[in-house]
Parts: sequence; C-alpha cells; structure tokens
Amino acid sequence: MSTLSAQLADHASISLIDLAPNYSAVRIDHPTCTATVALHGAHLIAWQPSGADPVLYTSPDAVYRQGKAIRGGIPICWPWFGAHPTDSSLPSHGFARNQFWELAEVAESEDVVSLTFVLPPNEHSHDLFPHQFETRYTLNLGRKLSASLTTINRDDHPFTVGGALHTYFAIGDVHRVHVAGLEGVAYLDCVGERRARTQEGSIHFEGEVDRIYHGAPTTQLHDECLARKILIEPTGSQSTVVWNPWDEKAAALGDMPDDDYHMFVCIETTNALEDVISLAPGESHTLGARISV
Ligand code: TA6
Repeated sequence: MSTLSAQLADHASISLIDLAPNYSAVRIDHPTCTATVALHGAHLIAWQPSGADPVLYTSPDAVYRQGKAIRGGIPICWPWFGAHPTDSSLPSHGFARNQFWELAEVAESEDVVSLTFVLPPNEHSHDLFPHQFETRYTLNLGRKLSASLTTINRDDHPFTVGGALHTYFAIGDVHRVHVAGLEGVAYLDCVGERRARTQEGSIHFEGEVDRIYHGAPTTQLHDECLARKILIEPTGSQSTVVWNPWDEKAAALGDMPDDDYHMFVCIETTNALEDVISLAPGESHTLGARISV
C-alpha cells in the first residue's frame, strides 16, 4: 500500500483514484458532498453538495498530464496571476497548477472533509521564484466549500505574491446567467486593447468577458436555467476576475469542446496587477473563498 493510501485508510469516505497513469486524485463520497481533487495542482475538479447540481465545470477534454494545467475546476494561479510582471517567458498564472502537490493532512467530521496540500520549494520552483516559501492549501468540502491558500515567507528578504483561485462555475447557459455584487467597481477590461472602465449594473454575458475588477466584494452568480444562486465570499483578496472566452477563444483552446463556453463562467478570487501582497520575512498571507449554493 502506498503511503498515501495508508494515510487515507482510516477514512471511509475518502479514497484514491487514478485519473491517468501516475496521476492520482482524492475522491470524496461523504454524506454532505462528493468531490475529486487531483494531486496535480491540488486541483479541485469536482464538487457536488448532496441534492444539488455540480457546482464546478471541468472540461471533458481536460488533459491529465504533469506540467499541463487542468481546464476547469479551481486552478490555483500562484505565485502570480496572468503574465509574470517582468518576464513574459515565464508560465502564465505561475507554476502551482503545473506541479504535483503533497497531501499533508486529512480530517473528517459529520459536516466536512478537510484536505491540506503543500507545495514545498524545489529546483524547478526556485528557477521561477527564487525565494524560500511555505505554501499550504486547505479545502473544506461539505455542503459548503472553503478554499484557502496560505503563503509564508521563509526567506530573509521580502517578496511579493499574487495569484487566484481561478474558479470555473458550472452554469445552465451563459446567456441566462448574471453576476451581481460588482456594480460600481472599477475594472481593467482585458478584451482587445486594455482599458479602464467601471461596472454599470450586474454583469451579463453577450461576448468575450475578461476583466480584472479592483475590489473583492461578495458576488452572486444567478443562474436562471438551473434556478440557483451561487454565493462567492472572498477573503484576503483585493481583486476579482470575471472571464468567459466566448466562441472564438473557446475554439482556440485545445482542451475544451468548442461550444462549452456556454457552460461555465469563471469568477476568480484574485490578487492581480498592483494588488499583489508584499510579505516580509516570517509574514504570511491567506487568499480564500467560501462558496455556497
Ligand atoms: O483569468 C482570466 C485569464 O487570465 C484569461 O485571460 C484567460 O486566458 C484565462 O485566464 C485562461 O488562462 P489559461 O492559461 O488557463 O488558458
């Protein structure tokens, strides 16, 4: 039995499955929810509270291979969001989503299963982010979901950290959803030439949307088709990204069916652009989201 299987042996509702050879995931079948978390990227790819529809979209064409980010679920963008601030040759959205994490802690109660993953610094990460750090990611999975990503500066100099919980929410039809909570918030519109704008009313989707909002209020995703509202409550976040690639950009993504842009919107709990966090030696920061249906 592997160390990981032994670690899970005492937990009846938690097991280990293979999504691909040498590519394992933790599977949860608990009275409150089912969920799947790949060790690659500590990537939550499915979460379904009992009696509810699946909350997250994951592409049926997602690629389960080391070094390739999974399309859907909650990719962890870390330690930067989007393009690296000074070196565009570095991977977009950082490297945390492209590496295997270690499962460090498992706990279970009547209400929730808690999994904590760690990503220790390694040779690869040192080339991309030359600092000593500790990174922990805890998922509390039950009728509600909480995800928190903690970075601790273990070095002797300060560094900055950005990132996102780049959450793909499953929806009935992109034409019949709207996002509330960002009314009046200034944002950078990243479609075409980047421009500063201010949100008027709630967000409806009639074409590509790729926006970095300078604020992180609680948002609600209203879905007429599924007759549900998803509440997203951020903590330690100073920006919110809302994204849907629409038809042309979706067709250019090799790991998603062309029409699936109808089936998700991303609402991302983020620290981007100037909203990155500066950490002095010994300091820590936690980026988190609570999600409920
Ligand atoms: O969060 C929005 C965004 O930065 C978009 O610009 C879009 O490219 C998306 O993320 C997906 O990025 P990915 O690298 O996962 O294809």
